[in-house]
Amino acid sequence: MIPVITAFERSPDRGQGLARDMRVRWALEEAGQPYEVRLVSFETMKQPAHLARHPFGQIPTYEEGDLVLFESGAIVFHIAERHAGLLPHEANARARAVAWMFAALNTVEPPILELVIVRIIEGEKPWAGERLPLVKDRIRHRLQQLSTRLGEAEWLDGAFSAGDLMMVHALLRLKPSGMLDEFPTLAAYVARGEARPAYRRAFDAQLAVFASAR
Ligand code: GTB
Repeated sequence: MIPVITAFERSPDRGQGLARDMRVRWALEEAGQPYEVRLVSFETMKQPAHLARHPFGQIPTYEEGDLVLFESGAIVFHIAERHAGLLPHEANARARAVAWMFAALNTVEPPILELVIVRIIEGEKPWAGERLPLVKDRIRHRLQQLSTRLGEAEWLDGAFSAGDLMMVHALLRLKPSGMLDEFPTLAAYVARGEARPAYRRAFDAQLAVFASAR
């Protein structure tokens, strides 16, 4: 059964792969699984049909027969559990890879999202200028810790896993800010992720959506 995912009909990032359908596309490409994409507008996402799939009216969603999933982390975990290539077989290594998925979503991504909020949503507030350096310092703290742990390793824990996939994608959101370049170890780690053939296929597929909508 070919799963169907949802993605932005017109991505605000102009197809730069920052929206979270990219994680799902990338995981499916790593697993060598075909998939179909239902493109949705912001209006469609708030309609009952989409809200039945996603209670918060967002993308991505994932449909596979009777199964309907939302949350990029849950979707990538589901794909990784069912197909080879994204989680190690050995139980402890598998648990550690899952821990890295949670670390990407719960520990590294939140301060990065705060940067987006302070810049885009709160940018005009009188206190935004004072808040920005605080947010940036919290990001730097996490990046320093992550960089120290990664050290000279290629991936976070042995072979590339769904933990790396989620971490690389969370870090990619920082690229426009230039902050990633302050941590060459992490910049190189992200570049390794972006160089993977599966990443390239996923990126090209979502960019093609934006290009054809112009
Ligand atoms: N926790 C959920 C998950 O991981 O799946 C979060 C899903 C989410 O934030 N979805 C966003 C969405 O549907 C798209 S990815 N937003 C529409 C809405 O809430 O109405 C977030 C995103 C959006 C845009 C960019 N960009 O342009 O750079 C990057 C990321």
